[in-house]
Amino acid sequence: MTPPRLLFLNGPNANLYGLDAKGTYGTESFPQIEARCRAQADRLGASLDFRQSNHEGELIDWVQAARKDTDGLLINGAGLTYTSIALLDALLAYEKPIIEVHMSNIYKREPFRHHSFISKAATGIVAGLGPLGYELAITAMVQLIEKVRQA
Ligand code: DHK
Repeated sequence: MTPPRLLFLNGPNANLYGLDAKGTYGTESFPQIEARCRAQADRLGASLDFRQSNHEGELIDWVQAARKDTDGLLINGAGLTYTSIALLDALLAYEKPIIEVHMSNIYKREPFRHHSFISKAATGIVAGLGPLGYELAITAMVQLIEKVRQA
């Protein structure tokens, strides 16, 4: 069986996580979160492509390309979560499991963060668990892919 191929996309400003100790996103830096995800993917025998972009079109290009050579997609769309129908449309065309991830519990925050366009395309959502949520999302994704392969 080939290893599950995961793509984890991160939207605008995610690269700044951990730089503001008093902020919403805690003290773990973005490279540390990536390392945590890589370690978890390794433990589960999955391959992981982990990327971040501040550009909507670049994220959409990556989602489109992923239709061919990945088995599952994880995404923290960051600010684009609430604005980008174009990113939603790309995700709807993906046709494989998608997990939406947020560091914070977006439903506890400002009302403008309470409606995610991405959720319409997501198989499931992990929010509010900080960097641990990234790790849990990878675990869940590997199980979703195994389920698809067994079907
Ligand atoms: C990350 C962001 O950058 C914000 O724009 C979202 C999300 C929340 C998060 O919790 O990971 O509103």
